[in-house]
Parts: sequence; structure tokens; C-alpha cells
Amino acid sequence: MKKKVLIILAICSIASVASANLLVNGDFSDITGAGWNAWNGTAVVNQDNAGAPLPLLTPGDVAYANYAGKAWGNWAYPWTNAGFSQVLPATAGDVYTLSGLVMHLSSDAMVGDTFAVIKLVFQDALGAELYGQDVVQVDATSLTDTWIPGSLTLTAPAGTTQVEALFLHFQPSGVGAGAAFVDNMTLVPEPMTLVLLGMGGLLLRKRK
Ligand SMILES: [Ca+2]
Repeated sequence: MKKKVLIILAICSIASVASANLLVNGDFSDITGAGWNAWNGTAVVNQDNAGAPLPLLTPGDVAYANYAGKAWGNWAYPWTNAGFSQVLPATAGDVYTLSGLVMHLSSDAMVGDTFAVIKLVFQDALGAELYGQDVVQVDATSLTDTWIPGSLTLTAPAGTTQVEALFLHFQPSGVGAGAAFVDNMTLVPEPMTLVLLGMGGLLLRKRK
């Protein structure tokens, strides 16, 4: 019994060391957008088009201090996208969890087929995509003025040397108003050896 507890404690302490967020400026507190690649209609803002503060992330947030990423369409071409991304070194076999908050405002709501996602893409040394997956977090049917959490957890396939974390605003029909906001993005890796250790810990507990 004592031994099992010690093993589980050891696993927990190793895991806590490993659980570091890889993204730079995931909360957009650096309002220059440092760390992020951004393209097409994007900005780092703390207010809507009329100057009203963004909805608070938590009750403790201070109005107007809460900067977030904003992306919108250009209303001209089908399937245009705008967004933010970061490319980071990655290891095949490791497990990556991307999380973030996404939102659209009632004062500038997304309409039609417009939608926004968070996405993970694993790439080889040449930057070619090996595997990618996204989670649709906000579209015309989503609650407005409410930060919606989302996350996805994926294992880096063989050949992976880097991972790209993205927030994307898509406009499939090329028309439609509205903007999407993103905040508190995190990308947390977990080495495969720790995942196996964790599974071992679960087995130990199950056999108790
Ligand atoms: Ca923020």
C-alpha cells in the first residue's frame, strides 16, 4: 500500500514538471501579439467595434485589461481564412493537448457559414503536414458574449519534428459579417514515457 502511494506520488511529481505550456503569449497579454504569426484580418484587442469591453474570462478579470486575439473575414473570396499560429519543436510519440477559449459578440455576431476553430497540425522536418485535426468552437449558432472552452489531445505521429497550434476563422461562402475572438491558448506536451507511467498508475489503483 505504502509503495503504491509512493509510486503514484512519484508519477504525479514527474507529470507536474512536464506539464508546461509551450505557447508564447497564449493569453495575448503582450498586446503586440508577440509569439504569434498572424495573417489577413487579425488584431489584438480589448474591446468591440463600439469600444465596449470584451466579456470577462473570469470574475477576477479587469475590464479593458483583458486583451484577446480577434480574426475576421474579408468578405471577398470563398474559403478565405484569417488567424493566429505558432510552430514549435515536437517529438513523435508524445501527446499534445491544445486548449483555448473562443467567443463571438452579439454586437458583431458571426453569420451564415462562418466558423472558427482551434487546430493542431503535426509536421515533418520540411514543414509538410503529417496529421491535423481541429475542433469547431464557434459559429453562427454559438452563444454570444460567452467564452466557450475547447480542447483536443493528439499523439504526434512518426516523423514529427514540429507542431503547429492554430486559431482559424473561416468564411466558406466568402460572405458574412462577424468576428471570432480567442484567448488563453495553451499547448501542453506529455512525453509518451509519462503517459505509459500514468497508465501503469491507473492499473495499480484498479488492482488495489
Ligand atoms: Ca487575455
